[in-house]
Amino acid sequence: MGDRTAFRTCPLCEALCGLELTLDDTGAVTRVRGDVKDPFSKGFICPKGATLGSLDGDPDRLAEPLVNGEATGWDEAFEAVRQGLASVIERHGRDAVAVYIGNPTAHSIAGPLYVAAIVKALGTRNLFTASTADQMPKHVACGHMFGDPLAIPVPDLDRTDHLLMLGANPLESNGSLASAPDFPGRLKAIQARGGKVTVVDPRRTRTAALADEHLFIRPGTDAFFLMALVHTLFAEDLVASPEHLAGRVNGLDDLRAIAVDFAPERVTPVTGIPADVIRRTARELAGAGRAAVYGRIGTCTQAYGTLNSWLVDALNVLTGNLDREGGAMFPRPAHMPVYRRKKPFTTGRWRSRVRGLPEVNGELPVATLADELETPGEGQVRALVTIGGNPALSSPNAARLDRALAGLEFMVSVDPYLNETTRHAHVVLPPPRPAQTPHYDIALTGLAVRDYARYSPPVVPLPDGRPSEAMLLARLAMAATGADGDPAALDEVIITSTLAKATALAGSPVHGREPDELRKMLDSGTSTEQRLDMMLRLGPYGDGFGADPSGLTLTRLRTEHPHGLDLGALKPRLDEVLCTTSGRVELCPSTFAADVDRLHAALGAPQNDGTVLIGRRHLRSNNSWLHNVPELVRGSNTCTLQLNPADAERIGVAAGDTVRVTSRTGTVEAVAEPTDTVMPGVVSLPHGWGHDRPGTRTAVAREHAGVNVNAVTDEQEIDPLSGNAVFNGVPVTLEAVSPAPVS
Ligand SMILES: Nc1nc2c(c(=O)[nH]1)N[C@H]1C(S)=C(S)[C@@H](COP(=O)(O)OP(=O)(O)OC[C@H]3O[C@@H](n4cnc5c(=O)[nH]c(N)nc54)[C@H](O)[C@@H]3O)O[C@H]1N2
Ligand SMILES: Nc1nc2c(c(=O)[nH]1)N[C@H]1C(S)=C(S)[C@@H](COP(=O)(O)OP(=O)(O)OC[C@H]3O[C@@H](n4cnc5c(=O)[nH]c(N)nc54)[C@H](O)[C@@H]3O)O[C@H]1N2
Ligand code: SF4
Ligand SMILES: [Mo]
Repeated sequence: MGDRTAFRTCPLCEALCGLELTLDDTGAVTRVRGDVKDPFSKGFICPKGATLGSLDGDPDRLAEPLVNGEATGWDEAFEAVRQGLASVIERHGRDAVAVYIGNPTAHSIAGPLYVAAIVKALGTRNLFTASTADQMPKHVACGHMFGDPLAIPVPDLDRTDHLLMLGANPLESNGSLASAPDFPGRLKAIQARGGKVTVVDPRRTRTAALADEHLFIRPGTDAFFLMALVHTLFAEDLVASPEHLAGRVNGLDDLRAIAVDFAPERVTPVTGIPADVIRRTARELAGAGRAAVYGRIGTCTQAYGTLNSWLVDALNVLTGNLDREGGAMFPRPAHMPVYRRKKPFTTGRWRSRVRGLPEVNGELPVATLADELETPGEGQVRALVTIGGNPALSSPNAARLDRALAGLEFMVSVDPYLNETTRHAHVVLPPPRPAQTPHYDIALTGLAVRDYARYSPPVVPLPDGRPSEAMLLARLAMAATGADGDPAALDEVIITSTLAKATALAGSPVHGREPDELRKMLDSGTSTEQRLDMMLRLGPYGDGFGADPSGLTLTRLRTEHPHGLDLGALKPRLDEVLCTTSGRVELCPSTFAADVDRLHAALGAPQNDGTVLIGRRHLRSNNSWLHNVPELVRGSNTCTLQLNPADAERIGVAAGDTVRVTSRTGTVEAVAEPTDTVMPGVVSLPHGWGHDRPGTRTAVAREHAGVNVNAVTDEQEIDPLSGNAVFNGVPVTLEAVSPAPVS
């Protein structure tokens, strides 16, 4: 036997690149290249994908479960989980167990298919996820505007002629809430066809440098800028009245009335963007044939996150670009049935115990997790389940949360690493290597700029007795109910109930058929694969269990399209998506209109004098957990404090000196990197670093520890409508550390 080649989707970021893996006869991944036959990514790859082999073969990856730090068998580990959870639930009730779900859970097939069962089995209201450190404002905005928090329009990158991009840096991040392999190439293509790309960012990022125009904006003030764009469209009679939206939009007059107060001249002192530039930007947006406004994490993780997310899509509506080719469109993922009607979106069905923060999308803000752990009384959280998350580094005021984790009665983590978070866990359940894991991107194909499906079976078989992450999570769901047994039984229950519902529902492709008959038709693979097969067959491109013999099945996807299946450019589909009570797009939801009061208050008293902190991403990193890959941390330190040369001079530091950054919550010391790519008055530190904690097992990361920016972000500051964390625009003070410590 010699080398062999296998193909799979890269699970690391949202770009969904197809990879070509070379494996040796031991099953080790020896080389990774872009899969040139993937119809979506066409061979594109980034440094993270290219080093997937090192990640896959990382000697620090846990091979066995840990119970109190000791390697054990799976049965013992699950028994410890069953007992640990049962004991807390018995004594303190169901809400005493909290769940935290992290980012990689959205990049797996297992996360989206099994996590809900765990939360349901626990019966807790204390669900927390990385979404409230990320995109929750977008869910709330889309929930109120379109009725469905998952109906997130994406910029139709490949057909637009004008892209206004705020708070996104796809040249480093490879894109987010817009899955587009080779995002940089797609931006260049806009320019090549004569279009324009404008970037709004407090830093001149690599994306801003590539763009035709870059507008520096004072952090946290996008809502004012966006309001002034809306104002200008109305004031200059530039609002489009496209036929395809006629009679389908509510709230135009309300929005016009609100925007009256936000003339460009009034927002200039707050945003730092000249009034004539704002007017020109609005005119260009309205004048471009096909335009899209796209806001990403820089616009979400700030105090006006929901207002920003709303106004981005309000602009897409006002310019006639919503649900139109080249505008902002709704993807149509192959696994998502379109016949199911959803209940209109609402928030606040319950509230957090300590701060009274409203539930959003079934969860509570991670910004209040430490409160729930630390504050004594009825309902205090005593046990925690983490799945693919590292909140001890990633959450706002993570240092406080890290301390609180140490006080838990019981904690279980599903994670391949013993890291800053999982070192607190009594039980760690490691999922297998990426090469041993199947992939279908359930979460991200719903955000892709083309309709696309790809199934990657595991390229290396699992060792005997080792559960897939899917079965691991299913068994965890069972343990949470106090039971044990064959985890595949969970899938059987879900398949039976889904087929029963689908056959009973008028409008479904299998209406009136026998569930048993359909059950027998399912793919012959694992129970996870059977669930995916069911979803694809009930989906918009599916075979409807034979109703459309040429339609999609998992078997067909796997055998006929091993490099992925392109299902075409995005199609207008507002009618399929809309599920507001009114049946129309709500352009000016009353909760958003009420929150504009905060903008009015700030307009009256602009506070522009202090220094504020923002984040940044680097191409060779991914949140907190790729720092154990030697190739990715090699070279110069990227965990530096970027600051404008004028600010460096003011506090008396030069490149390489140490700066102390202090906020309400704490202090970090970081190496100064003066650069005029950052606005004066703004400093930037990346997140995901700080790997110097005791008790972890990530040797390479420890050598490149960096500092944790979330020691200075503030868990008390949130976007009130979504509960989202505020990582950008954090007030800080700077001070030169002298003498500079030798490192
Ligand atoms: N200051 C600041 N803080 C931020 C941000 C910021 O911009 N600035 N960004 C925020 C954003 S957008 C996000 S999404 C969050 C991320 O927050 P988290 O999701 O809490 O953190 P990650 O660093 O992504 O941690 C991922 C964890 O998953 C584990 N893991 C990796 N692969 C797998 C797998 O296949 N299965 C399982 N079960 N686990 C796996 C890793 O070992 C690691 O422990 O951070 C947020 N924090
Ligand atoms: N290489 C790499 N790729 C990643 C990740 C990673 O850590 N590293 N993380 C992944 C995850 S979890 C996510 S959510 C995505 C995020 O993907 P992106 O949203 O593209 O994330 P960033 O690269 O952080 O870009 C955010 C930009 O917002 C700017 N910004 C900060 N404050 C403000 C503000 O107030 N207003 C405006 N207009 N801009 C502001 C920052 O300077 C930064 O350039 O990336 C994903 N991809
Ligand atoms: S861009 Fe994202 S999906 Fe593509 S290879 Fe890099 S990490 Fe993987
Ligand atoms: Mo994220």
